[in-house]
Amino acid sequence: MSGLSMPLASYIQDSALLPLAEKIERGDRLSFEDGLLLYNSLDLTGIAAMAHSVRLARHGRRAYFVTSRRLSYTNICYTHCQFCAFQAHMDDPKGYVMSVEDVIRELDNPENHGVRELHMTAGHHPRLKIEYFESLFRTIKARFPDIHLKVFTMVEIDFYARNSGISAGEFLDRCIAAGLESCPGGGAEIFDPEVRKQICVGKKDADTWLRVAELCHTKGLPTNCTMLYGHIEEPRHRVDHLLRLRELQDRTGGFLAYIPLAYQNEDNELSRTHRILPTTGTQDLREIAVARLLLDNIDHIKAYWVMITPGLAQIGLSYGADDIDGTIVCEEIAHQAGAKTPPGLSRQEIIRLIRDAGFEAIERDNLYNTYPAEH
Ligand code: V47
Repeated sequence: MSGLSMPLASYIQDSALLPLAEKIERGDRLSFEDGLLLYNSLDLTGIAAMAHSVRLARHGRRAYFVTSRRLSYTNICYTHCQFCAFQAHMDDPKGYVMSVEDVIRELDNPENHGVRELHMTAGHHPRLKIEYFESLFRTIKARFPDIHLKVFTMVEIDFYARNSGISAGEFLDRCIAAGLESCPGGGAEIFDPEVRKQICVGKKDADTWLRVAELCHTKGLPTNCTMLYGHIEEPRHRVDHLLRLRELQDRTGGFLAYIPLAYQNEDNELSRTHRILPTTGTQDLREIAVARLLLDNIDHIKAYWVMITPGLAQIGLSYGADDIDGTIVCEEIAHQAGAKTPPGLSRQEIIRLIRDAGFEAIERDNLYNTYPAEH
């Protein structure tokens, strides 16, 4: 099962990790305590060997990417998350809402040629209701039938359903009928209520996020999942978060991919009120490896180059990740919070990153249908 040439134990220096290596070789599930060990051990290369062996067994040397476009239809948000630098209030001069025509005009731009995935998340705007989304999705699908619509965090679904005076179930049914095909994984942050109270007071709780994700899955709508790390949370909160995702996945199988999100610490209230240093390279790599080992039922783990840099995302492919997300074109949420990475990468740049890291670049759509990537 390991895919490495020697038994896993021979890559491990911290003897406390040996029982975990045995479990992994037997295909047994890791526990909460195992998760804590993975966060506390100094033997990062041993942890990487375990994560890479699981990655090789599942995906070989394949590394996925998507030609994608990121778009936020509004930045106006009535929920106030302390970590967010993107949000604007109704009367804020930087606030905007895109009309359906604005979105179409943007997608018509030649830089979006060949986009397979349109990933849209945004603020919680009090004036937007179901009719706006139905019209938006129908118009996009009529004009660009090949673009996959990946829209809404679980908290946006909850908010816009209530804002429209309908149930989340009806909201989803109507959006799916209009063209919604999957959902991104954002908005999960950290499930622990004590941490959540400090980083996103007023945001819907973990149960709401998980209940809406389950509802999506029961309707056949696949979603991704995330965790925001590197702020005030502790290892026990991260393990708890990951195991809650694993538990839901056991029941629904609806998560396509997990993405660890490294906290970007500029221009947001959380960084103004707490002294939080940027995440380090080893912290980012450990997050990928721990996810690969604990989330044994989620196929794809992303190394999200926007938040950890393209160079580290390359290395992440040997720490358990099998996907480096996509071309994106114009990322805003992380960049407004200080990300120093480019706003987007070309298809050729992504392919080069993957090949230079020693992996086979596989272009995919959001459902992991694959396409040859010749150049
Ligand atoms: O929902 C907000 C988080 C998310 C900050 O599903 C922040 O394929 C770090 O969800 N520092 C948006 N994170 C990004 C996201 C995502 C990214 C890549 C792939 C996928 C996918 C989803 O970013 C937000 C929030 O959870 N966020 N502010 C910040 N300062």
